[in-house]
Amino acid sequence: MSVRETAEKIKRMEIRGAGRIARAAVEALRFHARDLEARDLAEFRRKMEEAAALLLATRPTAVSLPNAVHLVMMPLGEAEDLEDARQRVISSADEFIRSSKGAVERIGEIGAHHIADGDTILTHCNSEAALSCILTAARQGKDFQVYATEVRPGNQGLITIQTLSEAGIPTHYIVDSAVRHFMNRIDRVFVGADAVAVNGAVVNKIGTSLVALAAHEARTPFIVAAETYKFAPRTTLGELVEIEEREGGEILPAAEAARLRRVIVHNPVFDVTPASYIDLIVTEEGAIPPSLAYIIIREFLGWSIEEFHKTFQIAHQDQG
Ligand code: RI2
Repeated sequence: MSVRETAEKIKRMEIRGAGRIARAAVEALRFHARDLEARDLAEFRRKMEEAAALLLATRPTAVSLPNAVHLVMMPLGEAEDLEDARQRVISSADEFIRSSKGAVERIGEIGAHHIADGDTILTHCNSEAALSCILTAARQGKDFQVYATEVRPGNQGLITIQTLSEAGIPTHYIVDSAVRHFMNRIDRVFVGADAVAVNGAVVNKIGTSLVALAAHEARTPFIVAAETYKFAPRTTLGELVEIEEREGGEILPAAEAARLRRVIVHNPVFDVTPASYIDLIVTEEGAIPPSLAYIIIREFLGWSIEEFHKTFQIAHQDQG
């Protein structure tokens, strides 16, 4: 798929989920690099940067997207000539896709330790990392059930219940606002992440913080499944993760909105769950308390803050 087509699909959420968005963008860059016609290395770099910028502009919240694009584009800086540059992008893209899939699998193995026979799990939205924990536990023969939310306005819960049902897991489907009503039946909550900040706060689908609040009140462990490339390096510089606000028409049809002229529709699609409501973040490098988010950014993400700045020409902030 071309870069433009991939970007459009990500924007329209035909390709969605933080990990899938990252892999799709990387795959598009890979094909772009393979087929790109350029006179020299400089032109190749410029065209690749344009393609990267197009992908980065699609959705602002899932940090897996800039992190993945950065990983693929980084080796361009060391390229000696055009063909070398092409090969470097292709192999770093292949490496990202391979390790991303491996990370989801490893998270499943680690997260499954936190699911026991007789458990009732709750999940919100459709996260392949969170589902990897649940599906791995099911494959291990554990006998448990899952409550899945509807997830307004995108109804991603439908994809989740389909996956759970196909895996033969007893599944309950509830509206988002019923979470507190059912929380006393829940032994553990598993969700994914679009971004993890340096202070351990997790940005995930709208409603996640309410689920966490209800879990906290009920003393129900709240577990986040997040690959290391969901951690946001820029938050170490005090930058906030941008919360995407989508079209009001996704909530209130245009005809209704036209009739109700004084009504302002808000459609933020993510919210922030503070670290104090999170018991564990399961990454492919192990399960950590949210307070160790900084270690993941520095040690496992594999690049320095300076490097990140250079690549994306982000204005350097004086840390004074
Ligand atoms: P995985 C999704 O965002 C959801 O918020 C989900 O929890 C998160 O990405 C992580 O998903 P959206 O694209 O990477 O549906 O674990 O807005 O699949």
